[in-house]
Amino acid sequence: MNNDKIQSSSRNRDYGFSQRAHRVANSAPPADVASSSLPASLAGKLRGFIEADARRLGFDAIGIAPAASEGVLTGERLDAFVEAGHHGSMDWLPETAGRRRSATALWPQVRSIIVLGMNYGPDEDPLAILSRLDRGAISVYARHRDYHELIKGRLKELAGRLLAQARQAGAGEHEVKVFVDTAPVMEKPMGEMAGLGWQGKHTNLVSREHGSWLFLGSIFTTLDLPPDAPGQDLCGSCRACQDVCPTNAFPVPYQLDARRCISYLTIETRNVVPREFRQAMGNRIYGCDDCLAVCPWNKFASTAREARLIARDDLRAPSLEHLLGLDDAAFRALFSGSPIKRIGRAKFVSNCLIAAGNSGLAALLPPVERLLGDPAPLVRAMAVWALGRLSPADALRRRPAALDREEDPLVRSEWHALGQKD
Ligand code: B12
Ligand code: SF4
Ligand code: SF4
Repeated sequence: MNNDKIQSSSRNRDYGFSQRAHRVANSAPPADVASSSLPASLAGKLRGFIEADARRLGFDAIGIAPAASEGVLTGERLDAFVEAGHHGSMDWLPETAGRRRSATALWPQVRSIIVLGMNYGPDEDPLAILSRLDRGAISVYARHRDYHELIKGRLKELAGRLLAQARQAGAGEHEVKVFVDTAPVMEKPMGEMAGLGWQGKHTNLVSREHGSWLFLGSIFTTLDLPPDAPGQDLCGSCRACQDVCPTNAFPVPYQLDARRCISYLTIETRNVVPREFRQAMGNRIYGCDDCLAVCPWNKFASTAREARLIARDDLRAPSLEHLLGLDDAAFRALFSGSPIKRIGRAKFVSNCLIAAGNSGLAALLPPVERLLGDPAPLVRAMAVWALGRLSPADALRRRPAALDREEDPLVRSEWHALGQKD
């Protein structure tokens, strides 16, 4: 395998597009890369190889789209999403929109896109936790190890073996690039074009075979491979996902306003969660699965076959009391290898404080009171909100003394807002 020809990019937590991938997007085609169409028999053989090897590597859904297949409509819809401000504080979306809008804008030499899906179906009802108010609900995708590294490793392996097969079969020298989640690639429309399923009204890709629970990744290649037929929209008149959404994040089907989505509010934005969404969050402390879980197409879904995508027992229903007591070192130890580590202790504990405020449980008052003196303003601010919900009279009694001491404007505004209707 020639590792120099296998590249990937990653979105750091500031979501900048990596320099390496940027150079790729603007690079001239290497002189030794074959560009003509492959003979049908050879292309078919390579396709069979991809199919078999991908399954061996643990992928559950495999499809191929011609690189030129998506573009205008997807690009226009991305523009509309950004123009409406639906990306909120995810500035990396507009910043990379030029490359993100189509595969060929990212890499002009690409001929085919191989889209792979890995099933992460849960082994229990993911919504059952929502009624256990002393517990925090972590979305299914984050109850195990970070899927990015797992999938990226498998994609690289598949891509390397594909290049070797192509060379051996006489297709000449080709190139590949692998992407999962973090690159400026529109994975859902690509998955639809490659026949893996369709973008449902909640905007995620739904599969007839796997329902909502597919992680997506892709291999871009200069190989001209036989494509699959695009997926067809099978939502029909169903609106289960729209009706269940606690924050009405997509009042118009197929168009999500990320600023209203609990996944964005608990993971992507480092800012304080606006008051209007706090009660609706319930005990969701990291991500949200409601719109995925109610989809009727899940009736064909099965549990993840990849052992590393099975939930950690301690993350299925963690106690809020325990999570509220995490200091920085304990937070990092608990979430080592987990995507949750990336949001940092202050944001995570502030999410847990909102859940505590929504619990109605007096037993959570002692940890909430302790966090009123936390060094992180975001934590202090949500401790004030939680106290105001669990013990309003006590909160009002403490307010004058607290305002005498408190200098941070965010925390002060929470003290001032006590007693206001959310
Ligand atoms: C940004 C992002 C988010 C943001 C914004 C989500 C969004 N819908 O845009 C937030 C933080 C909210 C988020 C949340 C989640 N995410 Co996310 N996210 C992404 C990311 C990085 C980019 C998505 C993107 O390009 N958004 C921009 C908008 C414009 O794109 P779009 O949704 O495809 O928009 C289309 C529709 O709006 C449609 N459209 C617009 N108007 C119209 C009109 C009509 C008539 C029609 C038919 C269509 C249509 O066309 C647009 C273009 O195709 C992708 C990874 C990637 N690189 O693709 C993961 C990704 C989409 N996320 C994923 C997951 C798992 C989640 C969560 C389930 C996590 C969780 N449990 O909390 C939630 C689901 C929330 C939801 N309902 O979408 C998976 C989805 C897998 C799948 N099967 O689809 C992805 C693909 C990551 C991965 N590699 O697996 N995510
Ligand atoms: S993830 Fe939750 S908040 Fe976001 S759109 Fe789906 S149901 Fe609504
Ligand atoms: S819940 Fe219904 S409307 Fe939503 S994605 Fe599934 S089939 Fe489509």
